[in-house]
Amino acid sequence: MDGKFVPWHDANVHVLTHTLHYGLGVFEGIRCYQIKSKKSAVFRLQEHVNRLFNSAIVLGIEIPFSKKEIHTAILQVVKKNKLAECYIRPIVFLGHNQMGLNPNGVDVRAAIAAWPWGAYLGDDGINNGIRVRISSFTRHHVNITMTRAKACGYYVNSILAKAEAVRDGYDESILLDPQGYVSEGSGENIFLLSKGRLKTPALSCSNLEGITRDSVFDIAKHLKIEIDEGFITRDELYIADEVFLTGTAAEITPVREIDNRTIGNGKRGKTTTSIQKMFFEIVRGKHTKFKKWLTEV
Ligand code: PPE
Repeated sequence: MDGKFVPWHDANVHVLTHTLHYGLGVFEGIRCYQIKSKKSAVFRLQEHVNRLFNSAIVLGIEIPFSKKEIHTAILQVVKKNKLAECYIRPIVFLGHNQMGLNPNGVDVRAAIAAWPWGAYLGDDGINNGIRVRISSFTRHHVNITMTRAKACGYYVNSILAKAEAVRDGYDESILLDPQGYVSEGSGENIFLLSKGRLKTPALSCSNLEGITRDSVFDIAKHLKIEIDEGFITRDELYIADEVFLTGTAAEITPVREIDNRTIGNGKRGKTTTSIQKMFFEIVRGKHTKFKKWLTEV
């Protein structure tokens, strides 16, 4: 925290922490996997660090550490906590030395936490698929909050969508963009398979530029599956052969039902299975071709 190791119970902030009140802060979600006995590796660490810094540029926050310092600190946090597999949460936030909306002069602070976190949407979800609904909430507009950053405040929108879905008995929600096209899940990007081709919303559909999304592009290329980026309508999802969600936390999670319509055969699809299988092999170091994505702790 702010450049020092702090015990878990002492990693606290003041109630007047600026980000707590106004939401201006940026964060990352990163996973570390065990690659062989006693060895662990962080998945696509440099890409996550780069996105953290880009998020800060979007919001006009100056991170008081270099990329190299954050990169090294992330590895040290994992190592010091002796975690074989974990989720890592770097956050850059504004401190409590000044209230009011003007962010100039407010201290910029940084923390990195790590803890074990299993399947985000459940083990059953990973294996058999989840049930989702189209949210009644719309995803952010590109010129209201912007969408390229992974910003703390953006997640009020995600939480509203997630809470509504869970309250109504679904596992997750899919948000449409302000034009009505499919954007993404509350914390995941989305893909569909139709006529043997994958399709995912273009980055102009108010979605986050997911690092798992990007990984799926390379995996699909390796498996010789074509991918299109573009506009997707909700009914296009309803009649897709397969649908899956991607994210650091969610990894590759199949979707078996949307708005009470069964997707494909209602199980994890064949293409989803092969992409998911390869993803889990890559993160655990079983593909030399993709070793470049792993940073050993
Ligand atoms: N869209 C959103 C809105 C999002 O939050 C995430 C990650 C993604 C897409 C996928 O991005 P990537 O992880 O780079 O593939 N969501 C993070 C936070 C989840 C949470 O509950 O906290 C994550 O997966 O770590």
